[in-house]
This record gives sequence, structure tokens and C-alpha cells, in this order.
Amino acid sequence: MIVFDTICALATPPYKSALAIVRLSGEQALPILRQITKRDLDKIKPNYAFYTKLFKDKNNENTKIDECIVVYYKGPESYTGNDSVDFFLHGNPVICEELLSTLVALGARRANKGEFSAQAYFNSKFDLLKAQGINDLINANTLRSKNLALNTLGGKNTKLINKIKEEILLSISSMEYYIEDQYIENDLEANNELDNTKSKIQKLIDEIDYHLQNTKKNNFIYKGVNVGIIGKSNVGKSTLLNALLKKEKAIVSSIPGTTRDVVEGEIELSGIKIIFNDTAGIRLTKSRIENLGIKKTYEIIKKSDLLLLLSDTNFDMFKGKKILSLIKNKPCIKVQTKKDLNKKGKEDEADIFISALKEDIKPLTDLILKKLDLLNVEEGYFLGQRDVDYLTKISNQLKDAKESINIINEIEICSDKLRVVINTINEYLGNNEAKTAEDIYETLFSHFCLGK
Ligand SMILES: Nc1nc2c(ncn2[C@@H]2O[C@H](COP(=O)(O)OP(=O)(O)O)[C@@H](O)[C@H]2O)c(=O)[nH]1
Ligand SMILES: [Mg+2]
Repeated sequence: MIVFDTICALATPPYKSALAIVRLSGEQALPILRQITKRDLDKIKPNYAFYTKLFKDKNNENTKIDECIVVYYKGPESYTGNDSVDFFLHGNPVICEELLSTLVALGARRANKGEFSAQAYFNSKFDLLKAQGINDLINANTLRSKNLALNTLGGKNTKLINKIKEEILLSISSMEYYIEDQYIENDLEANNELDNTKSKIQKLIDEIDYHLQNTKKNNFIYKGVNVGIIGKSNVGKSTLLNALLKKEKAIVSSIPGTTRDVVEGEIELSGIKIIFNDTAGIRLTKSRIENLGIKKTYEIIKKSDLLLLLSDTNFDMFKGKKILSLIKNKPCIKVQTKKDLNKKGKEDEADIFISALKEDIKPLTDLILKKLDLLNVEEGYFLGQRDVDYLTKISNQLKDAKESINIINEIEICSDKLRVVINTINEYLGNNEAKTAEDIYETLFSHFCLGK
């Protein structure tokens, strides 16, 4: 099986730094360690740090790799559940590579991405929800998403899903009672019990759908929100980008057609990553390069979650133009610019009137959060796309099961359908025997960092 070889990897970035960590995990971890240190491992307590010199060959003083701190963990009391070693080396990639090639020469294999966590999962150190939490935690870009991932890691989600699973199992057993008892059609008690089960299932559906809505929003926040800044040339798009980023990132000039390529910059608003894309102004031009820029503007419009449509006059500038149909389907804020010039625009058409050059633009950033419905985001439980996919599936399967109670004779079918939900939940948690280790590795762990 892929994950049970003795594996090694650099667990920190491959740059010069104060320290670097190399990890080794698997059955051969301790025998390999014995070959590169002169310390007597039998006299050293597992899980305690100790100082040692490392050698390619401990019998040859001339093969010294580094002097470092080592912790060896005796399985199952380790991250992976197998015997493991963490080497805290001086942070030079040359040293790390020398150690790694020594470990490989002594029988270890270079780990694939996420393979340490995969070992941990297959050693039942955690379920797939927690595994996902580890990856989300490492990749979180904002405090908000970091905290959500930390909740997952702490087991909050596993607890919730297990509670839902328990309730479904109770419903199944109450149905089994009537199936076994050859229940008779007009039996009042049986009907009451079925109604009861039906409302219990509906409650679960409501609960899951509630979490699903929050999860979709959290997933959106986790990935970051794309905002496109669009409009005709010279209306102040690049000036606005610079004001948002609080630095001179885009070139500002009174010459129309200055911005040709897309200029991207990101900020954090209320713990949410917002990625702004300043675009080339839409205008008729013979310049081939500027037209390429305008083509890119169309692509940005398509990928944006929100558009800021800027104008220093009125907002009918795209009337009858192809671009209008692209804009129409997107959440959009109409921003009237250059407020300080007191030019007569059709202010009532705009959602907001600003001067990016002269005034604070906080009212605009507030409006962005409001428009995206991100002002009051409930902290919730789940974060990732995998959660969205499974919660959707569980909710749909529950709805399907509930439907079959409406037809009284389908009680057996309903019970079977609830068993299908249990299978889905098991698959979500990773308790399903049907999936092979390779499948699970491919779908989840292969997206992890190397050394994790
Ligand atoms: N007075 C004033 N001028 C502005 C403002 N925003 C932009 N401008 C000017 O308008 C011109 C075009 O700005 P720019 O940001 O390059 O426009 P873009 O082509 O839409 O990117 C520049 O001369 C800017 O200094 C504003 O709020 N007030
Ligand atoms: Mg510009």
C-alpha cells in the first residue's frame, strides 16, 4: 500500500532560514536513525528532544551532515501513528538534501504530498474531516478561515456529523420495528410513529441545509472574493485600486488607455481576502495591445464575484454593447468617481459617490461587504468544497428518504434509503471500507503539502 513505506520529506520551505525540519516516518525510522547518530537511543526517552551530530556513516567522522536537535516518537504516540523522527536542522537546503539522500540510501522513500497525514489516517489517528481541517489550516489566508479550520481540527464537525448519524440510526431502528411487526395499514400507533420519524428527518434536513448555506459562504470567504474594477478609460479605475491597496500599484495617468494588462492586488476586509482586478478601460481603439487588454477585461468580468462599475459621468455608457449582457448577471456596484471635482453626474443613478484621490474610501469597502452579504457571517462549522459536496449529497438523500414515507407502503424503501445516507456519512468521515486507500489518498491527501 502506498502509505506504509518508511517515508521522508522536508517539512519546511526549501529556503535558507534559521531552522529546517526533515521528517521520517515508518517501520524503519528508528533503525535508520540508529545508523546516523552515535547516541544510544535506548537511553533516550521517546518524544523528548535531544542534541546529536548526524553522519552519513556514523563510523566515519568525515561524513558529518549537521549538528541538530532530534525528536523521535514511538508509534502509536506520534503524528502518523508509526515510529517517526523529526530532525531540526540548520536551515540550509544543502544540509536538508544531504540528510534526505542519506535517509533514502538507508531504505526510506521520499514521501508524496500529504503522505504523513495519510499514514495517520490509516492508523486511525483522525477521520477525514479532521484531515481536511489540517490542510485547510495550513492553507488558510485569513484569520477567519484559520479559526474555522482550527474548529474542524478540534473535532467540532466530526461531533456534529456523528450526532446526525446517531439520529438517523434511531429513525432506522424505529422503522425496523414496524417492518418486523408486519404492521397493519390502519394502525394508529404506527401512523403516529411514522409522522414522528418524518418530522425528525425534516429537522435534520433543515439543520444540514442551514450548515450548507454557511459552508458555501465560508468556502467563498476561504478562497477569497474576486472583485473586478471596470469602466471606460480615464474614469479613475487605477486610482481606486491604488487607494484600496494603499500603495501605488497601478500606473495612473490622464492619458486614456494607460492600463492595458490586468493589475491585481489583494487586501483583507473583516478577515476576508478580497482580490481586486484593475482592468483596461473599455473603449474603441485601433491599438492591438490595448484591444488585447480589453479582451482580458471581459475574462475578468466573467470570473468576478462582484463588479465595481466606475463612471465620472452617467451609467448608460455600455448601452446596446455586448459587455452589458456580461455585467447584467453579476452583482455590481455603480461607483460615481471624482466627487471632489463637483462635476454634474447623474448621481442618483450611482450606488455611491467617491473621490479615490481626495477622500477616504471606507464607505465603498463597507458597501462591498454589504453587497456580498459578508457583514454578518456566522462562524459556522465547515469550510471546504468537500464539505459542500457531502452536505449537499446527505441533504438530498434525506429528502428522498422522507418522500418515501409519504407513501405508507414504502416504509421499507425509506429505511433502505436512510441506510444509504449512513453510507454517505461514513464515506464523508472516512469510515467506509468500500473505498480503497489509493482512492482516499488521491481525493484528499494528494492535495496536501509535502512533509505533512
Ligand atoms: N480630481 C480627481 N481626479 C481623479 C480622481 N480619480 C482619478 N483621477 C484622475 O483621472 C485620471 C485618470 O485616472 P486613472 O486612475 O488612470 O483612470 P483609469 O483609466 O480609469 O485607470 C488621472 O489623471 C487621475 O489623477 C478623483 O477622485 N479626483
Ligand atoms: Mg487605469
